[in-house]
Amino acid sequence: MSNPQGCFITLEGTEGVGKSTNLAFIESLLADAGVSYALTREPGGTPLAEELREMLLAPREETVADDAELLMVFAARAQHLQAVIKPALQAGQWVLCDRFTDATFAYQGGGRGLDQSLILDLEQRVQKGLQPDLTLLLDVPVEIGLARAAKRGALDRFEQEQIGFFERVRAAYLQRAKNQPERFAVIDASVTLVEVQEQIAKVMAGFLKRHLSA
Ligand code: Z5A
Repeated sequence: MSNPQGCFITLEGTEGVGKSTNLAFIESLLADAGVSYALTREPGGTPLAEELREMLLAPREETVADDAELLMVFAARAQHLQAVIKPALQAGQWVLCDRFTDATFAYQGGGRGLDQSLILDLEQRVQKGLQPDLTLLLDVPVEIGLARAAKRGALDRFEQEQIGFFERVRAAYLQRAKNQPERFAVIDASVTLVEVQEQIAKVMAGFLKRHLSA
């Protein structure tokens, strides 16, 4: 299903790739182009979904079952889609979202090793065909990303994982990008911020040209 009016843009990547830093840059590009947009994130984006986010990220002694983690991610997503993403797109607003379902395929599928078909079933149930129009995948080798992320202080439950987990997450992201080149733009985020933003600006210029003149 194509999105009815507004465009849906997502930003993805493993730890320390610079999502937060570059979201602000993408916002400035949208604002310069005169695009009305909603900025949001996953897990989160509504009061209920933000509560689920806190529960998902909090380090805890109890081992979280992989299925429980997956279902919480999709519970948050269902609420977010109904309350924020779909109404915005239907009203003609663009939506810029920090992570979406590609993160589930990468973290719960690649990282945790959950069956892809289970994730596909939940995706179909919750999204009913809705997909991002553009996904910017910021990619850095895992060691570089973890070194950058380590400067931020206390680690959440995902950040406490071992390097092998993040290698699997990165591989799953890159595989998805390879399988869906029409939607993904892979950005080499291992270079300087200026160089990263040059790549993002180029992708966004092409996307804006296609969608604003359509
Ligand atoms: N999760 C999941 O498991 N399943 C799902 O379906 C979804 C999510 C949706 C929260 O995500 C967690 O939820 C996430 C997966 C899971 N795992 N974790 N953790 P999050 O997006 O909120 O968390 P995050 O990955 O920590 O994102 P972040 O806060 O946007 O961090 P970041 O990408 O690392 O960005 P940053 O803070 O902008 O950059 C990190 C540092 O690097 C910072 O000091 C920058 O100044 C620096 N930086 C940035 N770019 C550069 C360059 N180019 N050179 C040098 N230094 C740089």
